[in-house]
Amino acid sequence: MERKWWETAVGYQIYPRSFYDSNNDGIGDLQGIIAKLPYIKALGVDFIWLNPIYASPNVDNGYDISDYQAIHPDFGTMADFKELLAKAHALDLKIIMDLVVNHTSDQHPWFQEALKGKDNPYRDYYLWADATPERMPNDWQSFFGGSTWQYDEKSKQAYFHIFAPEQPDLNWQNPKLRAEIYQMIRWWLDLGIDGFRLDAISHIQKAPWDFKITDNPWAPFMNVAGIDAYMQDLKEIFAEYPIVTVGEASGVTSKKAVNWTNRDGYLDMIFELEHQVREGKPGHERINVLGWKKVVSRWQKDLNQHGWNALYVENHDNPRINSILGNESEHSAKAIATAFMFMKGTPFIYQGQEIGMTNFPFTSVDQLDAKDSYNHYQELLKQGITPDEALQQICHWTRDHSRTPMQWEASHAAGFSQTKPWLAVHPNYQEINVSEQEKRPDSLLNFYKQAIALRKTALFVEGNYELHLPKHPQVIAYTRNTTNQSALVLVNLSDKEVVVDLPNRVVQSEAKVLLTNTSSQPLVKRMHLQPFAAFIYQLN
Ligand code: TEU
Ligand code: CA
Repeated sequence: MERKWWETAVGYQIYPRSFYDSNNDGIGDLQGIIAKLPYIKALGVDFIWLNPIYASPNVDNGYDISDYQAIHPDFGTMADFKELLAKAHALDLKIIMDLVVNHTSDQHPWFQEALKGKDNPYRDYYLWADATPERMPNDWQSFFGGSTWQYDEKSKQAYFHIFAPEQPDLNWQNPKLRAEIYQMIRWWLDLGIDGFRLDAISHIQKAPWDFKITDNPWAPFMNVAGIDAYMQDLKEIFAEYPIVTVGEASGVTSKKAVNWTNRDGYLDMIFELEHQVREGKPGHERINVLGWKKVVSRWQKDLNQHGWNALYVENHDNPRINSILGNESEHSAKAIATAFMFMKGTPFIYQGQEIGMTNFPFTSVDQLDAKDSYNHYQELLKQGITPDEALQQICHWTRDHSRTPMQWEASHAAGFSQTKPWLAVHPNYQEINVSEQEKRPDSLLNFYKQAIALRKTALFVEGNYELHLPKHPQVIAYTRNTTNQSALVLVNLSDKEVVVDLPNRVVQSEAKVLLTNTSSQPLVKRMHLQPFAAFIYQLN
């Protein structure tokens, strides 16, 4: 089968606000990304996903858009964007943008018009229902805490929002709204961008307002019947361009994902949101290796023949993986990289992951930026949890861990900016930074470069995924197989030495080591694996 460009590609996610500040106002920007293109190219990745850079009041760091076709002045201008696109393309790097069309900002002109009253032509671009300040249309809860409804005194109605009240949900049932969105999408594609990451796309259709919630509080806006018509429209637009599309599609199960991501599916791939299986007391949770293994292996199996996976362990909404699965050492970060990147699919690396950036040691709520964390903190206090405990719980999982500035150097603000950055730099920047790792051959950064190059070879693009030792609680072992090639990925994802007995058919004492974070060991039946030891063996 002919390969699509994105099937052999590796993606790199940039959170522009925290990547590199070119003009020293404390905020990362487009010229900063341009300045770092050679760094990105040297990693060996093929495309960049940019978190939102559009005009926005920044209630949710750019996910509240007030103008889809304007660049936020913090990031630069449209001319800067065009320059970035051209310079990236000249280096053979593609750029995909975040497409946030479940909701807009409440400052978007459409919503400002809609607020004017029930007769306004834009009223129906959003979702309204009769309400009183005491009685909302239903009791659905938003992802960011509190009701999904916000009362509007003027019209005695409430509008619907699944995220912050400043992020009103769009009414996709309105054909005029859809036409405007589709036009905007074409505008960006005609500009020459290489695709989209579709934010919260599985939420664009809502259940009837009288839908009764049973177990899952988000069920009334998770991949609800009727969404297919809109996805079909989007697919037809996307099909006209040689682009890649990645959906953030929670609620689309691995079974359903086949239809979403096969060759005539709506999108090229989706980010599943199930793999972070947590264990432990609130405030001390970690990723459960067995749980993670089960989820990703199910996705591998269900999308093996038809469909395609997006592989990732970090993004801007989650803690640093090396803090919640590893032990914050480079060694464990290498083990995690080996474990996830060689599955079948397109791997995404989140800025800072390649140098092993870690969770921030928050000591007070004032240090937090993410609005959802702050709301959840308030909710915990209301539930009677002590402030210390609430802080511990919130700080453990806040999205801010991944949003601290990129650590470039051991100088002021980690070389991110010459002034005070918008969010505090992690105090470990003197030890963990790009410049130090570039110089050291055995660094995590250099390991990532090796891993990226290796995973673009045919076997790791095409090979089927087969899980071994499925019940082992610490070790992940899988083979990738084509008709004439095979490799074994074997990783101890714990800080304890383990002994495993491998199935006979993968044991080959002469097998060549393709990648390891430790000294080579022959591949024998009984393997003694040191803490976080990782190997990829080429089998014959
Ligand atoms: O996140 C959305 C998101 O995580 C939900 O859609 C998810 O389905 C839900 O939490 C169920 O687990 C995206 C962005 O990544 C995030 O940064 C934004 O804040 C959010 O959308 C709103 O645009
Ligand atoms: Ca700046």
